[in-house]
Amino acid sequence: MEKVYARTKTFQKEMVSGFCPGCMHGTVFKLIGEVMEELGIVDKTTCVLGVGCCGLAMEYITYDNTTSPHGRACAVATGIKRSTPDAVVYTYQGDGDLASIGLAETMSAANRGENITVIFVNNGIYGMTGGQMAPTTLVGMKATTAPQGRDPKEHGYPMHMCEILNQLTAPYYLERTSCNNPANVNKTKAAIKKAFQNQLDGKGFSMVEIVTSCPTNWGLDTIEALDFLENNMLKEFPLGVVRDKSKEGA
Ligand SMILES: Cc1ncc(C[n+]2csc(CCOP(=O)(O)OP(=O)(O)O)c2C)c(N)n1
Ligand code: SF4
Repeated sequence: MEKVYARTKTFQKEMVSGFCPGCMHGTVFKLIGEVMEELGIVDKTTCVLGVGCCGLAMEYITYDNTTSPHGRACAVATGIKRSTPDAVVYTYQGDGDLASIGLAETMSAANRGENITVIFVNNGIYGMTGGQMAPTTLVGMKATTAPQGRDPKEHGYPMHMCEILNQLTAPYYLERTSCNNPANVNKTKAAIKKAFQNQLDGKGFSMVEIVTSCPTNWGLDTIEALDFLENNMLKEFPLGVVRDKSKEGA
């Protein structure tokens, strides 16, 4: 029988990941691996991991990777890409990493139009450290640091990183996707592929924001977490292309 869902060579053999059931980090790394194999870039890619559950991947992936101080992935990726321009460099960051402690580095790399690919996994909460409020936590959503739910008067509003970066001149490609159903998984893969291809073509900064779930820190089972994602997260973070300069003839 033909095997239609095989492990990519970008994953360690026989290893079971430590991501919780219903977490989409594993799905996203699988898609990145498929894209790398299809583009033939496994041997020249470096992943710059943020700090958080995403960083667990350092145990699982077979290609070059490094971790960066919390939030500094875009700065580290800038250094690697500038010093080894033939390498394909991507960051993999959570919302706490990319949009909170790393906001300045993210904005600055985007503003410089660095020729890197950014994979931003937005699960609306700090996963690894136990569910603190993130910049993307929804209004009313509970977090350990906001036990009554996010209150805009005290905590401000959720931040929309694609739209914020869209205020800058330099970024080449910004798209928001999700992995909540097979059609969106396929769209996420296409967006990731485009973001890598843009780098190979020297186009500059590309970011794919992927809206995902964290059942563990949302306090929901896997099915309830999918419902929450669809009924709440996707209302706050609408999916689609926010900027694609290739459509503008750039
Ligand atoms: C300078 C510094 N501050 C705080 C921490 C603690 N810390 C580790 S992971 C993390 C949050 C990660 O959340 P997120 O980026 O949303 O990723 P997720 O775990 O949800 O994938 C924090 C605050 C740290 N490692 N370094
Ligand atoms: S705590 Fe959340 S983000 Fe971390 S592995 Fe579990 S479900 Fe995924």
